[in-house]
Amino acid sequence: AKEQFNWDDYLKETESVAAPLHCFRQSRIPPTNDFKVGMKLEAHDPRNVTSVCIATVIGITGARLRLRLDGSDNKNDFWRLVDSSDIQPIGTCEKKGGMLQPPLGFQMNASSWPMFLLRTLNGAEMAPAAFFKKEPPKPVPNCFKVGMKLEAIDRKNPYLICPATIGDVKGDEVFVTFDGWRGAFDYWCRCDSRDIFPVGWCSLTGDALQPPGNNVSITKSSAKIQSSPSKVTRRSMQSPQKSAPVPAQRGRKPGRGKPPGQSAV
Ligand code: MLY
Repeated sequence: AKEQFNWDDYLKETESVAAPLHCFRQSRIPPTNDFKVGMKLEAHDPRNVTSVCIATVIGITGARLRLRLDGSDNKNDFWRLVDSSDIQPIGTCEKKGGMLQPPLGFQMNASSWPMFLLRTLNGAEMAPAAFFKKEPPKPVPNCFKVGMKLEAIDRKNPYLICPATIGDVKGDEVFVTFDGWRGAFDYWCRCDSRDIFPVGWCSLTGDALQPPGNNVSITKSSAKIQSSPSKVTRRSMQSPQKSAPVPAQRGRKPGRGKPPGQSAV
């Protein structure tokens, strides 16, 4: 059987530390997810954030919902935390004097939108207001440090949450690097992004945490880490050569090969 990824072992192997909880815009105790597949709610259209649309819960994963905008295709699903400010109960938009909009890429003629909306909401199972949790406050200031470990959404595959390392810090932003993926999925985000989580998040929420990739990181950020004299940053090395041996079960071949379709940065 394949050995499961374990943060305690991994932090030891990589001689690194987890980013403290208070660095994140996430609740200390993850919110409970009471939603059920098929329930409808209002969501900001990720491709057109000023418009509020009707969405259906297509799946449940940990504290997140897989959502699809009604009238849209099945190629643009997106994931939101149950305490995201991007989602709200049906009726919220109208209460605020707004109008529900067709999603970008509405599959029917625009003129059929009012009737479509009526039919969509008629008899719909609406997610109760109590299921929507309050978004946690923004952490200030940015307290992430280079080398700290975290769990982060792979923005190219947003259903995946993966082990990651802070590769750089600049003002309110952090550079999220994915362990073992040679930089191909790395991104900058604000320190209060809802896409980054403390170590242990997935095990608390029941979301699936991906194992690290098989490639040694040779990103610019890790080069920067290597040249840094401070202890904290030396402890953050991702390279298996420089840290404790990695269990053979995970099949790591340092410095060798890359998965198909990966363009290393
Ligand atoms: N099949 C995809 C998945 C890559 C996922 C990378 N994440 C986990 C950082 C690929 O190999 O491109």
